[in-house]
Amino acid sequence: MEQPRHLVGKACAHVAAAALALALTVAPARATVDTRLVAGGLSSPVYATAPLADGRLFVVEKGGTIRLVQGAASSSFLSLSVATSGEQGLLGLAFDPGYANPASPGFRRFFVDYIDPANGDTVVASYLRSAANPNIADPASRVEILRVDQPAGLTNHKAGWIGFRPGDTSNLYIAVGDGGGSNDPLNSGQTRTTMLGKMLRVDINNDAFPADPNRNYAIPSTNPFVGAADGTLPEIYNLGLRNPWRNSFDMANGNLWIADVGQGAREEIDFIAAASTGGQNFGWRIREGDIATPGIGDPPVPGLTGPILVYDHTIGQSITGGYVVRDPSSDLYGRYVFADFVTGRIWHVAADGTPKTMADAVEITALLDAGGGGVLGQISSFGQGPSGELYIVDFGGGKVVQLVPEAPRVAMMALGLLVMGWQVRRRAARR
Ligand SMILES: [Ca+2]
Ligand SMILES: [Ca+2]
Repeated sequence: MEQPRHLVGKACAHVAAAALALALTVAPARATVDTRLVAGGLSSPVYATAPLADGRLFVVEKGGTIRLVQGAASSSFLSLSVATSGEQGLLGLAFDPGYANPASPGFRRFFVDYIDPANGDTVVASYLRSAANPNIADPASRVEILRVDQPAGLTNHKAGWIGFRPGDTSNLYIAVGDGGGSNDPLNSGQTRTTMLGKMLRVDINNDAFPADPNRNYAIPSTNPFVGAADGTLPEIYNLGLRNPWRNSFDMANGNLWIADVGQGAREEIDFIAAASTGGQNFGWRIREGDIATPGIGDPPVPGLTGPILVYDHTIGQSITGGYVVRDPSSDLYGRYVFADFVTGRIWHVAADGTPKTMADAVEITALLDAGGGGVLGQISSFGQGPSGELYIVDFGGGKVVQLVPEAPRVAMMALGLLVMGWQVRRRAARR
């Protein structure tokens, strides 16, 4: 029987609209994601990044090595002597935005954050990769940027994340923990004359301390506390942080996501929109997440900025901040992915920066077990590649996996298209 073509077209349009509506409804709640093993056999990895679109992944090992992974090959890019007890170690890595640009002052330059084995200080230093060999760093190129005195005998809460906001080639953000111990014994988070318990921001292309060979940065004139009458250090961008271990900028818009590890009750995510001028006080130790810190009793302080998401310790005990996924091939595009180090659970939530609850978060822990990455254990960090691809770092498992679409997805899509085609024909036949 001959079918009027316009009816077939109309049926097609209906089915297409229904399919689109279905896709919008199920994504990302039924996102088809899994993992692909990128690197294994690593020693206590705490960070990974792929600065260039050249297939090279740089993995930070807590013991002091930056490992370069290319396919099945792995080699040492740089090895440093660092303190390693407790939460100390080589903790952070950031490639200069001008790393691949010969005209940039940051050409071949990268930055590390580690704990000095001689005295327990936090050190941020820069190195250059070898001019002759892009696969090794030049240890002799070391320049110390900044040093933060750490309290003696405390080996936790050293934060360690460092990073650049997309589009800003000169200001390095440095996450510093409260220095360790229970209840922030030095009240570092709220003390404006210490760099402990803060997010710092310094200009790494200028030196405002020419007489000091170990202090090589300038204060950005737009930092929120420049010239503050109360003596707040001008390096400070945010205060009131406990251990902002892993943070990220949204590569699409420059929003800053801070995941501050809690003490005994709450884990939290803090959000700073790209348009903000900084200066937020995120409340520690007065506040732990969304509650007054149990056992502290500090008086309330006005003007604190609360987290945009918290979870309590029945859900997890140590948050690992992630990234807003910007991999166009991922069902999680535009979602902020984060995890809990202790429970191994992993979630994503809309990245619009408005307050959320865990009821808004979608857990994907069980999905990430079948695609070659293996079951993830202790998620110590995430990482991001130049095309927005998301890496997940497994500390205990010694591996890095990439978030990828689930393998059967293509087959499921093909089946869906077959069913749609059959429905179109059936509807058309009825007319
Ligand atoms: Ca200097
Ligand atoms: Ca807080």
